[in-house]
Amino acid sequence: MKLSFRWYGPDDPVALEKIRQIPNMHSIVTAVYDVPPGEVWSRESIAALKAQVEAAGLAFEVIESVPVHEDIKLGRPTRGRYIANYCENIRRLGEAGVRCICYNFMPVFDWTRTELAKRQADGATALAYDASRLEGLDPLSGELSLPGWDSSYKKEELRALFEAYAGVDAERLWENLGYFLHGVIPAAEAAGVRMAIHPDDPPWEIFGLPRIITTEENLDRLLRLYDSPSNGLAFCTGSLGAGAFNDLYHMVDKYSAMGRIPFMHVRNVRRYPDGSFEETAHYSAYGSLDMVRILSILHRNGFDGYMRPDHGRMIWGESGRPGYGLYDRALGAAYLNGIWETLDKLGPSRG
Ligand SMILES: [Mn+2]
Repeated sequence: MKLSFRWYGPDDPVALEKIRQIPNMHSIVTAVYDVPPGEVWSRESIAALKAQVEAAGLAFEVIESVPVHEDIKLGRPTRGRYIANYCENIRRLGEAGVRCICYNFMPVFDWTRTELAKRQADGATALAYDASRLEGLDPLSGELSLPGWDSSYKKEELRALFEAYAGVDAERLWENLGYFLHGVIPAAEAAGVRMAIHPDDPPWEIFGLPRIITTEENLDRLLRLYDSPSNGLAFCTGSLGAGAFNDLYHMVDKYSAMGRIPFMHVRNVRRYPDGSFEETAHYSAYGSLDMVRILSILHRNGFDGYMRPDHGRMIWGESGRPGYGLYDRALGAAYLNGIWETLDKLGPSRG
């Protein structure tokens, strides 16, 4: 297990020097942020990022994300250019020593929450998703603001995107994903890079837009689209675990035994019967997921990929990017370390 930590580049209020002080930290998960989605990353920007990360004593081996242009997801005629650009990014990153590239295939919106700072019993705040509130939101009202979502869309652009997706149902999205994978996976294989698709978060349709990276059946289908170790999963426990319909332990066992998980996102989430959920501390008792069981399964299957604490709560008065403060993610990392060291020292587990 190679412990890693997401860093949003030089503008991130969390400094690399602080991340380095988290015990057992191996690598930084980051991206080039000065280029619009779909364009080629300059070699200079990649080299500068690598130099900064390595100067802090950390490895530059994981990118999250190289965004997939909407024209690829929509299957527009212009996708050829964007897929060629994507392959060029894979080649350049592979040359720079990157071994894993995380991406997602969610139409328009990335991870979706209705609240960025829901107060918890201990005074911490966390990201939350209220199912009934989401139903009442109109993304075209111009008043929607969601974390992780590119808020640079203008109202008219968003309307045009929704109209374009009216012709793309789940089956069409699968076709477009297959086309994309056949375009980029050979480039990833040649570059020594493993692509890791992040599940849709939450793992169900929102705003009438199709979402397909959601369940075991669909992850099976994704892996079958291109049978290669370079076609892998960023197995996010909080995303897949937001759906009570997912047997997370069975899934993590199956896909890690297959060697198809190059990247783990590990965090806890508390589910409610109506489909709402909120992010919690990593410690198992605070959420609906059993962290020890998840790590035991990975350990038993010899997991040697990258793992990061995913989102954290805001604690100790910290302010910053919701979900991406230093303190609670560092606590999460320490917790994951503790479980992993215990498994290392106590030997084979019954997970
Ligand atoms: Mn995640």
